[in-house]
Amino acid sequence: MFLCGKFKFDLSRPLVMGIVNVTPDSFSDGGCHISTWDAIAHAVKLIEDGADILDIGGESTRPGAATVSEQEELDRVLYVIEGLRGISVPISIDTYKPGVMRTALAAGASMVNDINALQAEGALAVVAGSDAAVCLMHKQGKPQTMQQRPEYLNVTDEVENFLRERMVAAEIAGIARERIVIDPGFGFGKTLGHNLDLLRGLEAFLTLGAPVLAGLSRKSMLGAITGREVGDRMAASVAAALLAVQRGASIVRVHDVRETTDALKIWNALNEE
Ligand code: PT1
Repeated sequence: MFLCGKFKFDLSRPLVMGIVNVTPDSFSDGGCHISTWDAIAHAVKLIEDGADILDIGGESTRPGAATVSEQEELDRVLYVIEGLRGISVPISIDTYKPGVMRTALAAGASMVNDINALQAEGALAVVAGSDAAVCLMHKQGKPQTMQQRPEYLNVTDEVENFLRERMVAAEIAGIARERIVIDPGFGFGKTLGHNLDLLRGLEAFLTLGAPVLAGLSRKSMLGAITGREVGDRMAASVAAALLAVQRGASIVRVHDVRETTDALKIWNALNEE
C-alpha cells in the first residue's frame, strides 16, 4: 500500500504521474495570472487523460536550468495548487525547498517530490510533520553543472546505497515506509551509459522495499538514442515508460499522459488473470 495524504494506492497497477510545469517560457510574458490559468487548465486535461497523480513544479531542474528564489517559486505554484483543491487525484509538489514544501502541503498537496531527497536543512521535519508521501531521488551534483562530468565506479550500486541511506533518514525522522517512493534520477548527473545501466538494473532498487518512480519523459538520453529534438520524443518516452514498468517501476513521471496511459492499459490487460 502506498499512502499519499488522504489517498491510498495498492500499486497492483502502475501509476502515471502527469507533469505540470509552472515555469514561464518564451511564449509567456511571465505574468502570474496567465501561467497560473494555463497550468490549472493543463492539470485538468491531464486528469481527463488518465493521470493518477499531478506533479506541480515551479523551478526547472533540467541540466543547466537557473534556480529561482523561494518567493518566486511559491508565486508560481501556490495559486495552481489552491486552484486545484478538491480534484480527484493527489497533488505532488516538485521542490527541494523546505519553505515551498510546507506552504504547498498546507495548501493541499499530498506528496513532496524532492530531487534532493530531503537533504536540505529542515526538509525531513516538514514532511514528517505531515501525512504526505515523499519521493526521494538520487542526483550527482547540482542541476546547473551536473552534466559536466558525471562519474561513478558502479552507478547502480552508488545510487542504491544513497537511496537506502535517505530511506533510513526519512524513517528515523518519522516518515513511514508506506509514504516513501524512491527514484534513481535519470539524467541527473548521469551519462547516457549511466542512464542505460540504471534502467537495465532498475529491478535492483526493488530490494530496498519502496515503490520505484521513473522519470524518463522527453529527456536528452532519449534524444541521444533517437536523434530527435525534445518536442519529438513522445514515442521514445512512451517506450521508455513501459520498459521501466516492465523492470518494476510503480510510478512513471510523464508529459504525455494520454499516450502513456494507453500503453499501460495494454500492459495491464496482459497482466490480468
Ligand atoms: C525525475 C525528475 C523530477 N525529472 C523526479 N522528479 C525532472 N522524481 C524533474 C535531460 O537529460 O526524473 N524524477 N523532476 C526533470 N529533470 C530533467 C533531467 C529533465 C534531465 C531533462 C533532463 O534532458
